[in-house]
Amino acid sequence: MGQTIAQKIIAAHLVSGEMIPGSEISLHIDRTLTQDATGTMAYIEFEAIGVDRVKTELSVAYIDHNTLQSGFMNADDHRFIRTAAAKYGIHYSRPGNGICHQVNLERFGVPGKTLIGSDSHTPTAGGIGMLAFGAGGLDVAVAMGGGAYSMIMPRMYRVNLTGKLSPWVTAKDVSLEILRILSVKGGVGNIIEWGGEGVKTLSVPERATITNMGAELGATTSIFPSDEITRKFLAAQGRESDYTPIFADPDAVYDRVIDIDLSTLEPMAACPHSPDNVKPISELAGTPVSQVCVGSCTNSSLADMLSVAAILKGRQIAPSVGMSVSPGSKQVLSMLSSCGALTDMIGAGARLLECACGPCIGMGFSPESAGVSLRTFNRNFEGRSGTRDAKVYLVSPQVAAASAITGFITDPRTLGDYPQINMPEIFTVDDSGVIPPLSPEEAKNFEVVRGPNIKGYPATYPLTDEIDAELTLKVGDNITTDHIMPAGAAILPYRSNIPKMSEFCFNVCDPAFPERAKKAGKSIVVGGSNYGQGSSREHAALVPLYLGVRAVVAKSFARIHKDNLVNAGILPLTFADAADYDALDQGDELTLTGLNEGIVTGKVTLKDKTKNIEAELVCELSARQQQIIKAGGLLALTGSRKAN
Ligand code: MIC
Ligand code: SF4
Repeated sequence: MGQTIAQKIIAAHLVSGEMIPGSEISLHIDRTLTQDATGTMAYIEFEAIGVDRVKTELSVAYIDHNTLQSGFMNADDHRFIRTAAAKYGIHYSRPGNGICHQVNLERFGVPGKTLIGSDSHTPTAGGIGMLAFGAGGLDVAVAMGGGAYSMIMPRMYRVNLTGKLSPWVTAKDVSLEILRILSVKGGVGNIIEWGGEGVKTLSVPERATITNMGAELGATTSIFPSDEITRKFLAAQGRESDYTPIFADPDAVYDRVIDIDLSTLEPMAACPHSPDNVKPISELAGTPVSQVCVGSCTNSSLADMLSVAAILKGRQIAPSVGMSVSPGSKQVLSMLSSCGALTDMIGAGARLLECACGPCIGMGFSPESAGVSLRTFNRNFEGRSGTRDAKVYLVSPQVAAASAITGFITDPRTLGDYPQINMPEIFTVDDSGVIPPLSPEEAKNFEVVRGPNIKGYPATYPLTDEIDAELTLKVGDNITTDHIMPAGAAILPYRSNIPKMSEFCFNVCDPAFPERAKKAGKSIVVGGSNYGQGSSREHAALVPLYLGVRAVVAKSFARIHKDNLVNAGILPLTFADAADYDALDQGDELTLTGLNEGIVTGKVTLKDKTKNIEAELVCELSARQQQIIKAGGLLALTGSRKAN
C-alpha cells in the first residue's frame, strides 16, 4: 500500500510504536526551535534534565515574542536564553532577526526532516515539506536532550486542490475556507496533507500561510509536498542543497479527502472571536474599521508585504485607521527597504513595527475601546489583542490594505486590477542575526546568567489513589490557552515567574479564580469540548498546577494542551457521557476514586459529594503517560529515574 507524505517521514523517524492511528508512536527529532515566551521555561527544564549539550542536529532559540522590554524582565529573560543557548549548543536568533516561523522557513527549514517547537505554529514549516509539530517546552527540552517525541499516531486527511486562485484571492482565504469546512476542532487527531494540481500554483510562503493556520484547526500538523517550487524557493535562499523531493504515493490511502477548487474562492474573514467564524468579505463590506495590522507568522513574507505596499502606493490610510506593519524577518525588512516598498507603506501612513510577533500576542498596538481591528494574523480570541472589547477580524494582507485605505471592510476586488508584484529571483541573505553557540571546550567555564525574574518550576505531586477537591471553575466549549493563561504586554514578562503569572490565570473567564483556587488548596476544573485549544504554552498547565489544580475534567481536549497537562502531572479526564457535564457546578465538592487502577483501565469514577451523584469518566493515557502521571509529571519522572 502506498504512503502519504507524513507516513513516509514518520516511518523514517520512528523510534517506537506502530503507525496505527490511535496508538502511541515516538519519533526521532532532527531539529528544535523555541521562542522567548516559552523558551525560558524550556531551558530551565533542559537544565533540570541535566544534559550538557543538545543532541539534535540543529536547535535554534528565537527572540520574537517578548520584545517590548518595559522593565528588566524581558531583557533578563533574553540574556538567560542567549547565555543558555551559547552554553548548551543552540543557535540564538537575536531580537530583530524575525519571527521564528518565518526565519525558520527562510533559513533553516529542510524538507523531510522532523522539527518540534515550543510554539503551536511550528507546523508552518510544513509549507516547505518538513514534518513539524508544536509542543510544550518540556517536550522540546527532552528532544534537545536526545529523547524521542511521543504522540498518538494521527489519521491522514488530504485536501485536494484544483484550479487557481483568482486575482485578490489568497492563501489566507484557503486557510479560512478549510476552517469554515472543518471548524477549530476538525483537525484534532489528524495530519492534513495538501495535494492535487492546485498545489503547483502556490508558492512556499503561500503554502506556509496554509500550514500555519492548520494550528487553528487543532491539527497535529499540516504538510505540503516538496516539489519544484520548493526547490526554487530553497535555491533563491542560497540553500538548494537542502532540497529533497517528497510526494505522497499515488495509491496512498487517506481517512478523509476534501476537495477545494481554488478558482471558486473569494476574499473572506474570520469574524470575532473565533478563527472558524468565517464569512465572505462581500457580506461584511462597509463595516467601519479602526485598526489594521499586517504581519505575524501567518502573513509576513516578502510577497505579502510587497502586495500591501503595491496597494498602498500613492494612497493614504483613512484618518480613522491606525495601521501597523511588522515584517516577518530582517530579510523581509531589508528587501522591502532596498526596493522602496517600505517608503510606499510609510508614505501612506502605516506605522512600522519591528520584525516580531507584536500586536498578534498583544505586545503593544492594542486597538481602541470596542475597536474593529483587521489583522492578517491567525487568532482572534476574545481579549488577545489586549483590548477586552475589541472585535478582531482575520483577513488577507490584500483585504487589510484595501480596508486601511477606505476605513471600512472592503472587498479588494473593488480596487480594480491586481497590481503587478515582482518577486526577486534571489533573496538577500544575511545570517548575522543568528549567533552560533560556543564550542564544547569554550562552553565548559561559561556561566548562564539568570535575572531575578526567573523563579523555576512549580512543586509537583505524585498521583494519589483518591483526589478530594473542590470544583473551583466550570467553563464552556473551546476554551483557549489564552483564556487559561492570557498573554499580552502586562503578563508575558512573567513567563519565567509562575507565582506572579498565577495572578492572571483564567482572568478572561473569572478574575476571582486564582484567589479561590489558592484558598481551596486542591481543585478540579471542569471544561467543555476542545479544552485548551490554541497555543502550546505549557504555562496553561504549570500555572494551574501551581494554584493546586490536580485534574481537569472536560468533554474533550486539544492535543498539545492535554500533553502539557500530563507533563505537569495534572490528570486529564473526559466524561463518558457528555451530559454529566451539565450536572456539575462550581463550588461542588468532588472526589475522584480508584485512580491507581483507573489510569490503567481507563475508567475513573467521579463522586459529587455536594449533590450526591456519580459520573463515569474516561482516562485515556498511554503506558508512558501513566508513568508520568504516577510520578507527578515528566520532570519528576526524569528526576526519579536519574536518582535510581
Ligand atoms: C501564540 O500565538 O499564542 C503564541 C504566543 O505564539 C503561543 C506560544 C506562547 O504562548 O508563548 C503558541 O502559539 O504556542
Ligand atoms: Fe508570534 Fe502570533 Fe505567530 Fe504566535 S501566532 S508565533 S504570537 S506571530
